[in-house]
Amino acid sequence: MGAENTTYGADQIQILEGLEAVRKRPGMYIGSTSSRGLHHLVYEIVDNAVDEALAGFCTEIQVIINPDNSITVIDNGRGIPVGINQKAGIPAVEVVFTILHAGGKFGGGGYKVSGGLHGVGASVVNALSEWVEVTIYREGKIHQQRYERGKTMYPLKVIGTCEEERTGTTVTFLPDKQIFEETVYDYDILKQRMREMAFLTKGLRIVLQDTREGIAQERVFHYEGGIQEFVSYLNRSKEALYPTIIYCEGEKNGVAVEVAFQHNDSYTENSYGFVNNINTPEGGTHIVGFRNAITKTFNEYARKNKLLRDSEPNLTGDDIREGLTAIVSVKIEDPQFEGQTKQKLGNSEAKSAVDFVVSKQLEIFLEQNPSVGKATIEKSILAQRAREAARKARELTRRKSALDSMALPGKLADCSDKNPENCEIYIVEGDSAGGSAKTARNRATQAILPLRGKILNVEKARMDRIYGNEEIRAMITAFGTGIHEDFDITKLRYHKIIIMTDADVDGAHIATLLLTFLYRFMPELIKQGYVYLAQPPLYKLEKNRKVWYAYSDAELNQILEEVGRDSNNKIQRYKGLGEMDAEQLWETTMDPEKRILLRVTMNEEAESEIDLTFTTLMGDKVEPRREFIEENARFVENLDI
Ligand code: 28F
Repeated sequence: MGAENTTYGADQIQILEGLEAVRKRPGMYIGSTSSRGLHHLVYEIVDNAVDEALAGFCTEIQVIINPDNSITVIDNGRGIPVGINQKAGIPAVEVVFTILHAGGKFGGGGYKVSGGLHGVGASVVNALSEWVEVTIYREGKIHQQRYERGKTMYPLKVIGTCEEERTGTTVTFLPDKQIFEETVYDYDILKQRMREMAFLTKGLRIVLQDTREGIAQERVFHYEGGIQEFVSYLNRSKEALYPTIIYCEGEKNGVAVEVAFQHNDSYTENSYGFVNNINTPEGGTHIVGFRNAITKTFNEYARKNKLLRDSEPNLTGDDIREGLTAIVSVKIEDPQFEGQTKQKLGNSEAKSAVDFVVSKQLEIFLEQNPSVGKATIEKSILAQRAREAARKARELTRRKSALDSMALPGKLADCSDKNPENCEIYIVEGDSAGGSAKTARNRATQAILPLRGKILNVEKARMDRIYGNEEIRAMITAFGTGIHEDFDITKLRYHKIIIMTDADVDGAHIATLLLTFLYRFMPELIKQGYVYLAQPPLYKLEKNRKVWYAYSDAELNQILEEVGRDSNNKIQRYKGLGEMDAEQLWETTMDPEKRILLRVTMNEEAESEIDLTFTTLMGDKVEPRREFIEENARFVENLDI
């Protein structure tokens, strides 16, 4: 998307409809009026500044969260044009902010390249804000206009002068409390997106500042290497299979293609697609093109260099993508999104463009870097063998369940109620705690599955070992849903899956291993909120035959304040679930009337980040792990049930 063709006739702006429609049905334009929609407003404004960067005129964007939760976005681009738009009879900037669908995007041959999920821009932000102020530095003058709930407050005015060289656009807006359920900005959510934007726009500097009282902080994102640095960031806590990050860039049939990838020594794929800087978790034609290209090119390379014998079958795409981290970014004038959530790219030209660019450049790269080719093919061949072994193991489990669909694991103490909505399953660490839980439980609705010792780390095992693992098989059969392509959420036998481990470091590790398994194999269970962590107490306080339980040091102190700190206090610190008898376990951790459960959630806006936090924790390097443990509170939300 070069810098040519950048003079605009006013007629390119099409005037479609008023902003009243946006206020009536905000969800139609920004998806929702929850926190997600609130943050979406920032992305819309930043997108416009990023477009100016893509056009080659802006090098820095500043995003500021102001103390009143208004947002200021500043760019150093050319400044939105201030001349009168012929069709509308008002300044172009006013058109951009007050007329829905302005910006030439729907007119063809227009300006806009990126665009939010709904791609509607500044006028939607204006419609959904209590007020917006735009300031433009252009041709030595400072222009300003203000809007309130979409209405222009005064004609565009010159409020001062500036040096000719000083150009750019500054927008400040306050989201409307009449529209949004949530109006407090989350620094971390913006941080995630700004980092992603910076990775996707190489060379662009994005500064994020939080100036709210007590939480002032700042980050600068600037990556000269763009998506190559994105890949090394995603692989930062893994062992790379080869040092280079493979990079392909090109253009075909109006589709700009940029791809970067590198294999690591894990067994899972970590690929992310972007269309006009928007993440496409459901994939689409750009991803298909990429997969076709690498499958074909690596197989051809393997044959040509006799790394694969004539008698051996081709490597599958899955084999080649084992341990692959990839970013596939395309820019396309008129993206068509398909599928239920309209997040899957449909344009067929994206497929052929990515396939073409990657095939051609990867072939040359492999010729010049045979060690990369060899390492990748050798890993893929191991994957191929493991896949074959896994298929056999899986057929075994399938056949078993086909013969006897109720072949539940022997260790499972099931509940008698058969309505999944009423049922919960406790996954309990260790046989002894499992025993207490079995005694304590409500047999009608609570099932207990005790697991022995260390759980297999699915980040570090191939499919054949995973399917062969007894604990994992027990969970799969108990849940009833199947996994991967067989996964069927309607077969879920319990609507609460509760992980109950000791309240110590080992317990936390086991819980993480279990969550990693669930996330990798049955992510829907987490996405739909079926997974919980039990919260066993840390302390028991006895005084004058009365008993209190404390779930944190702070709570213990609070109780001690209330009852008085004296020698009648008997404090017991629980080191493990095993130290509680059945009755205590019931009272403190399992009784639905009294217990605290934490629901495990994932922030879908930052799916790649969540994935990263999991893999970081499970990886080999120690330092990032500590970082995770400090941050992982974000992972769960408190739920009193
Ligand atoms: C803080 C948010 O929105 N930056 C923008 C520009 C620059 C141009 C432009 C934007 C032309 C008439 C449609 C300038 N000079 N930051 C921003 N910077 N929009 S938005 O043009 C918009 C079209 O209306 C621009 C020459 N061409 C384009």
